[in-house]
Formats: sequence, structure tokens, C-alpha cells
Amino acid sequence: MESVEVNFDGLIGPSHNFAGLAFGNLASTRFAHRPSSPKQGALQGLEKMKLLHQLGVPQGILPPLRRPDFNTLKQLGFSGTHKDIIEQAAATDMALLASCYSASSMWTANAATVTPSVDSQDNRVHFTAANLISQFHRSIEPPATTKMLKAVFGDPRYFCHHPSLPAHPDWADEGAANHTRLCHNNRDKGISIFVYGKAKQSKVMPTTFPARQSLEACQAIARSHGLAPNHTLFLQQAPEAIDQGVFHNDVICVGHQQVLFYHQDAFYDEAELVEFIAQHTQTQPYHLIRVETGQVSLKNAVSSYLFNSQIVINQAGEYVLIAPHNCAINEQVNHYINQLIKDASNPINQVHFVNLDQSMNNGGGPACLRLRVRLTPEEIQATNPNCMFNEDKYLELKACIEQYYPDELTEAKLKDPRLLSQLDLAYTQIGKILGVAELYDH
Ligand code: SUG
Repeated sequence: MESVEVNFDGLIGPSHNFAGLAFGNLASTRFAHRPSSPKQGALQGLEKMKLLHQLGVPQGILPPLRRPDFNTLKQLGFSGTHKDIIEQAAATDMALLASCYSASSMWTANAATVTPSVDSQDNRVHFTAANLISQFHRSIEPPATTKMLKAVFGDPRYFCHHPSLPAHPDWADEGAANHTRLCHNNRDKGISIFVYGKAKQSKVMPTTFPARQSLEACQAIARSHGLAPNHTLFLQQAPEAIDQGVFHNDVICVGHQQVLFYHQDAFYDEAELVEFIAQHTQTQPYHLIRVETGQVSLKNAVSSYLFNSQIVINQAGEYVLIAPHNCAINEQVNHYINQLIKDASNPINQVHFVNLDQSMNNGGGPACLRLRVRLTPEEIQATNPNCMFNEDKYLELKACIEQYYPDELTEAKLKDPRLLSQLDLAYTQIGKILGVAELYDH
């Protein structure tokens, strides 16, 4: 059966802030403790969804996790009313309070790994919420993420939700940010490329920053999702790239359908990739667009987030690059993109630049904000209809963001318990608009 790829973007949550929590993510460190604007951030994300919808690309929305995470704060010994808990936590450990307030669930590329029904053995769509154990503020996401995914993809006849992998470094998992699926068409089985930063038997490892994805986690997910071994590649990320700020593979590589776009310094052994692609090249080719250091330096790739662009196919069947605005203002990268879209030897022939500064300043570009879920028409019918993007949804969400989201958040505002009632109003409204009121009940 024919299927389409739906981009489910995380709605940026009302507690979005810059707390410098993500070691190895250069933007998070650089923008730490600056004032943030949840309102601007959420509106920027919403405009990206609208752009894709206008291009004819199916678009969905995933609700933000409710923050602060009082379960975690209580688990760590804070007690009393919500106001008491905020005051005690603020006085004890501000980084902990900021972690529990983080709106990091917006980066839905890290929410889960997803296998479309055509690639699985039981003809269902499979999800494994990522355990995100490498960073504390993200390690508290998985239980609520699983609930959220079930609220959107609830029907067990079509959707299978696996528990997150064990919370141990051997199984470190950051979800779809390290998984790329390519395919020749909308009907047949695709191929999966899992990229990991460390393995029990690794010969080489990053020395400065953490490797957030393990080989063993990728293998466990491929097994439980029923992926065909001869359609699956496990590829090691170059440790030098991680040490230069490539904390997920999607900071250096992005693929869609028949195109894989990557930097020459992305992988430890690029030859394995080339060989795998050659094995799966049938009558139609896959296009490997390999960017050389002379064209775009690794430093510029990381600072512009070129490879965190989305590649999508518009209504006319053309490949389009959705690139962060940082690419337009980086001379080398902008020049490269102009060449890329002029060059007829690859299928990408259009670019749109999007302003996502609020997310970007925490290291989250266009591709980080979306979880790709390939769905057949029946599976779309079985998906929570309130989480599908359309003009009305856009207007409802825009009004909600404008009315209820804070204009600015600083550390001082996070410490002030009066913020809680403003956030509650926002979550209640989001719950109604996205048909997931139960996520915000208590
Ligand atoms: O996990 N940043 C996120 C960004 C995730 C981007 N996702 C992908 N590349 N797919 C992270 O590093 C920063 C939060 C802070 O510093 O306040 C943060 O969590």
C-alpha cells in the first residue's frame, strides 16, 4: 500500500529557556542563561509547519511535555505544594530546577525511533521512545513521551509501542536523530541506516564530548522493530566530529527518500556506507550528496546547521531543502547551497530558509524539531486527528501561543512560582486544541 511521510513537529513548550544543560552541544553552551522567548520560539516553529503544509508536505504536531516535571522533583526529595517545591528546588539547585523546566521535548527527532509498517514484520508502525540517558534533563522525558505518543498513535491494530531501552550507558539511545530511512518509492520496503557514537568493542571514541548513541541500542531497536538485517546498516560516527560539536548524526547528515546528504567527515568508515548503498541500488539510483571540507568546513557545518536542514518532496514532486536561516548568513554555506540547487546532477532544486533562532540557540534546527512517521491512509485515519496540521489548527495554536505563552523567561522567572499558573493555562489550552487533554490533567 502507498504511504506518505508525515513530519510531526514538536510544539515548542511555554517553558522554553536557555539553561546551558547539554554538554557537547555548542549552541546550548554558547547561549546559556540568556533570556529566552517561548512565545517567539513557538511562533517560529509554527511558521515552519505552515511552510511545509503550503508546500504540500503532510504535517503533524506533537504536544509538548508538561513542565516543570514535578514527578522528578518529588522523586529527588522536594515536597509540599507546587509553590513549596519550586522554592525549595530554586534555593537548592538551580540547574536541577531548570532541567525540570526544560522544554527539550520540542526536539521530537529525539522522541523515538520509528519504523513504518512496510518495513516491520507484523505490518504495524513501531515506536521506541528514546531513553535519552546521556543528559539529565532529557533522561526524564521517556515516560511522558511514551504516554504522549500513545495519545497520538493509540490504536494497537496499527501502532506498536515498545518500552524505552534500559537506562544504562550500554543502551544509550537518542532516537530518530541517529536513524535515516531511504527508499525508492512510497510502496516498497526501505533501507535503514543507524549511526552510533560508541560500541562495547569500539576501537575509537570521542575524547572531549560524550557519544550519545550506542551500537547496542541501535541493534536492539532494529531487532524489536523487526527490520530485515539485509536492509539495515549500523555505521559509526566519526569521533572527531562528535568532539567538534556533532552530538547527533542529524547535525552532519540528513536523508530523504532517494537522497542522502552528508559531510565527508561524518562517518568513521564511509566505505561501509557506499558499499551498502551500492548493494541496494536497483534500476533507480540513490543519490549520495557528499560535501567536502573544501566546500563547507566542519566548523561551518556545525555553526550553520546545514545538515540539520529538512529534505522534503513538494506537491510537484521536487526535492526541497528547508534550511536554517543561519545558512543564509554564512558566506561559505550560502555559496554552497546556491551551487547545490543549480547543479542538475542532484535532485534538490529549491531552498527555503526558516528562522528558528529560539530553538537553534539550544542546538535544535529544522530537522531536530520533527519526528518522521511514514503512514498509510488507514494509519492516518487511526492517528489522533487533532494532531494533524491544517489552516484552522494553525490559527488556533497561534492564538493560544499569543495569549498564554510567556514573552520572556529568565532564571529569575523560573524561580518565581507565579509562573506556574500561566503555564497551566497554556497547557490546558494546548490539550484542548490537540485533543490530548488527559496529558495535562494533573
Ligand atoms: O539534546 N538541546 C538539545 C538539542 C537537541 C537537538 N536535536 C537533534 N539534533 N536531533 C540536546 O542537546 C539544550 C537545553 C538547554 O541548554 O537549556 C538542549 O537540550
